[in-house]
Amino acid sequence: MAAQPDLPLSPPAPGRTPLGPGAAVLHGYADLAALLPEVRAIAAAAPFRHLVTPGGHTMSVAMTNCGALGWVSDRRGYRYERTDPQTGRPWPPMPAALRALAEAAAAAVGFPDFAPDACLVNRYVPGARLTMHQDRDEGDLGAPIVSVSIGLPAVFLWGGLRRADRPRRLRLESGDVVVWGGPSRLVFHGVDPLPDGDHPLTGACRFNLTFRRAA
Ligand code: MD6
Ligand code: FE
Repeated sequence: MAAQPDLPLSPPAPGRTPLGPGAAVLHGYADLAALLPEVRAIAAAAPFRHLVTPGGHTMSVAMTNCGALGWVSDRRGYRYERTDPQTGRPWPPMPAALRALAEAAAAAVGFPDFAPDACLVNRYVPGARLTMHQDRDEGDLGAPIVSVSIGLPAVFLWGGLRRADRPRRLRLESGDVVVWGGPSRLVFHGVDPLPDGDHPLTGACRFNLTFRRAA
């Protein structure tokens, strides 16, 4: 199939792994020294918690949010909320430096208009995993998602548009940023159980920030 000029194809470039149309890993893109204190401040205002899925399973990944909207799950379903159900307060604001990082990464992969209003913050300890899923609770599926990895490396599973598609396995290191949107926006993906380890910045832990346009 010939490339269409209006399709956000991400060209091969140094430090980049193309995943498909509109999707790529930008290796070592994020400045971590600046990010980690922001994550700690978010967690101080809106503590990490293990959400329950609609099916009644407690997730092994602990989550919190910053930005106008936060992703939550409980027995009633998955959705975005303006307030943290645990504290009753709005989610902490999205720090300008985080937002700027997400916007620059999106632009580098062909999405210059990305304006995130939600940032889900995931915390993995060894053994924590994310089973294959699509991110489809956002109101604007035309906007990409930008995902930043911090701390221990993880194996990211990059599947296809059908749940049964066999996933590629990609190692995500601290500082890697994954962008996906356009024709790849609804690709199934997941994270293998986090291997044990000790990272100089985070200890036995991996954080992942995913920026979305939820409204
Ligand atoms: C993670 N990320 O990397 C989990 N979803 O820890 C996701 O589930 C994800 O990285 C949508 C877009 C990017 C992601
Ligand atoms: Fe996801």
